[in-house]
Amino acid sequence: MSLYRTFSAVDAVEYARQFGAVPDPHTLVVADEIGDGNLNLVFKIRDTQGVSRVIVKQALPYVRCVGESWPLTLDRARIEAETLLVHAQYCPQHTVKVLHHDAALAVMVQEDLSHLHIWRRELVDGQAYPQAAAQVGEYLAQVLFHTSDFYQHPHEKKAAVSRFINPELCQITEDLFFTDPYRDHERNRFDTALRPTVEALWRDAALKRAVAALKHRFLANAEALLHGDIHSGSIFVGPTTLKVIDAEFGFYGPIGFDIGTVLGNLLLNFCGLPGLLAPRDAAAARDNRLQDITALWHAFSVRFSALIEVYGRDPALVESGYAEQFLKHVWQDTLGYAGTELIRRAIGFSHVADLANIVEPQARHACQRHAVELGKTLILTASDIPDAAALLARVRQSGA
Ligand code: SR1
Ligand code: MG
Repeated sequence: MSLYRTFSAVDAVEYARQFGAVPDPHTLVVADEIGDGNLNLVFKIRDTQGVSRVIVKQALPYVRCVGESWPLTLDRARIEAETLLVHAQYCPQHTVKVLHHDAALAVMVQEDLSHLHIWRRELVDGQAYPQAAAQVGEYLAQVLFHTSDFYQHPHEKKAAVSRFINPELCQITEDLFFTDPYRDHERNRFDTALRPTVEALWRDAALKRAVAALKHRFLANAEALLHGDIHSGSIFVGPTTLKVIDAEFGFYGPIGFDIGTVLGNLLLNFCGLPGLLAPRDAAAARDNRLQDITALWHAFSVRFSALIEVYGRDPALVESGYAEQFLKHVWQDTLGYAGTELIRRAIGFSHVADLANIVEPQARHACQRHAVELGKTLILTASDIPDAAALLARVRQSGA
């Protein structure tokens, strides 16, 4: 018999008292359900002083934003906690701390991050966090290197691949990133004004072949334990601190998917800024986004290469020149996956505030079209974009 039951606020407080690792558990008294994501319940647990102390997160047996008509495995809670624990082993400074988890209840207690801000909200408001992009690059280099074949023993790696098999969550990505946006699917969501742009996607055979290749690599290339959904809403930032949360899409996949997802979200913000802010503020924020993109790739690639040089264990993979060759392949994937993130967030099932919050419809449509066109460019011309400088040139040329 299953032990699972959906938590009430009272259950969440009781659970936090037992498993929250707080020094004075009897002072925990109130839970506010604050989940605004697509999938889960999230309770913020406060003490008698009203101070937020710990987070209790529980998976529901269905997709929260749709309801019971879209059932979804509870095993995602185990995968999330275990992915975060592995990532914390290699990059504790940028991974949210898991204090306790229980697979049967699909519940996890994690550190409270109320002193930080969700990066997406800050980006939408035009707030700059100059260290954030390099910190994400550091996180990705550490967790992806240490779970890859460059570092893991082949037996350990194969066991880990099997432990992180995540078919239902991967299917969401397979459908929402690579399939639905490129055909007339009921899950797509776009205003009528976007229809000509969207129908052009559906007719674009070269684009669909390039997306097929990206999907194929997502399905087949078990390169490292990915976060799997690392968009700017899964990242908390402060002036000097950054923490990644929400790893329920974790699985062994292509390294460029994680980097491309973050990069795609920076570009979504770039596309949305003219609709979100006054012209001068938007221009300044756009410059910051371009700097973020350079900083992200620089931090990732420099650290990943250094880790291979110093800690690489596979005698064949550490061959001189191979790290450079591998990073070229990761860069190409990064561009392609960033392109798919741009397109699916503009016209697919799951939209982002960077575009959706633009109130004036014409401005919103212009920014959404920009995201789609830029996404197409990245997917179709990745091989002509050898480095971050070339990418910035392409992005500057693209335009609303
Ligand atoms: C049905 S879930 C839709 C999206 O929300 C998650 O955060 C992932 O990005 C997923 O694609
Ligand atoms: Mg998420």
